[in-house]
Amino acid sequence: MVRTPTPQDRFSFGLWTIGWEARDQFGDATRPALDPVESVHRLAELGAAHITFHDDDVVPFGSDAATRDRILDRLKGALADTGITVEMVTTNTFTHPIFKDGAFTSNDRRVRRYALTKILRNVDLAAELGADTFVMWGGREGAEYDSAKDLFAAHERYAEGIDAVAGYIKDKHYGLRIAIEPKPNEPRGDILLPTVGHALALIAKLQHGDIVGLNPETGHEQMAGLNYTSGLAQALWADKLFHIDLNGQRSIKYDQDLVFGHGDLFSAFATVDLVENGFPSGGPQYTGPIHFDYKPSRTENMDGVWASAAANMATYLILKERALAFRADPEVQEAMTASGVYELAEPTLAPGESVADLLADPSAYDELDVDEVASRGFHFVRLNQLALEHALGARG
Ligand code: GLT
Ligand code: MN
Ligand code: MN
Repeated sequence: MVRTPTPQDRFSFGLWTIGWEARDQFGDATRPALDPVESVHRLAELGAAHITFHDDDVVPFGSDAATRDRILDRLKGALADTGITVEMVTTNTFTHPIFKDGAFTSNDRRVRRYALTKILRNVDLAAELGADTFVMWGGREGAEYDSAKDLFAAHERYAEGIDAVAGYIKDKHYGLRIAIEPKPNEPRGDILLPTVGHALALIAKLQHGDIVGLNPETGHEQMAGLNYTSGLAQALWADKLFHIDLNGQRSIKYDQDLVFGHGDLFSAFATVDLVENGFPSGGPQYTGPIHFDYKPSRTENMDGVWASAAANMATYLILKERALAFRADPEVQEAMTASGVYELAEPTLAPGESVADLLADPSAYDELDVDEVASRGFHFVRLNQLALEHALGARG
């Protein structure tokens, strides 16, 4: 029996997810446009706590100021009526043809200046609506051809753009942090900042990197054949996990944006285990919204849209229950001890010990019985089987 989500579960959805009309490269829309006000009400009924959106998801591109104000007033009314809050806002710098060669990294400076202005205006909206996080997904920042970009200049312009926005947030004293969302490819042949690690490396060079972190998406890391949970872990270790986009992806192929858990289910279990239980040795833990960035499959009608939204939350709650039981199980704790999981938290050098002390310690090297040490079994398979049995609900 899956329990019903409540706002305490911190579930959040992008308006572009349930609102996707299912138009793809090969076919027309299979569903009608959805009024954001209806989405807010339906998500509230399903037990979600928050919404997120791109500027253009709410206010159509090119709207005049009066239209914008009228639309935003309606949305604010729906938020007030339901208690749903806006936790994250992001900017669409990929749909309009002006962005066909990117936004911050377009070869055309006029486009870069237009994109920066569009983003700064949207920062004002994000702050006005009380969001905590401002996501930047640079989907069009990239190229199909290696000769198309001066890649040194592209990284310079990318950093310049992010720093300009971060500096603006600080000048305005907005309570916002920027979260970069990596993706390896699609819609560009190759996208800049393709993985969590690439984005972390860019952040380290920023002037205002203290308020810039990550918004890793499950499927985007998996499109690159990477382990999503490992990516979350490194971002946490770096104190940079500002936001998450959960969804499902079945192996290295186009971006599927399936329901969370409908891709690599066992990996989804590991993700929930990390988010809910943290690292075995403690350390930083993710406490932000549980945000789903998925697309209801093109085969679904509107009933299927709402069923798939509920499915994300149900899957998360099931995996949460299983992950809590996994870590609480004394047999698992004993298996983790046998596997040396807790040993890794002990520093390799003793307190106050220098590398000179290590080099002078015969027990560390000359006298170590390497064959005896090498004969240790780590029993990771047993531990993994326990994880699997918990994930499948075969253990209490
Ligand atoms: C787009 C993309 C998502 C990003 C959105 C944020 S835009 O829908 O596919 O992964 O999270 O800009
Ligand atoms: Mn995606
Ligand atoms: Mn995403």
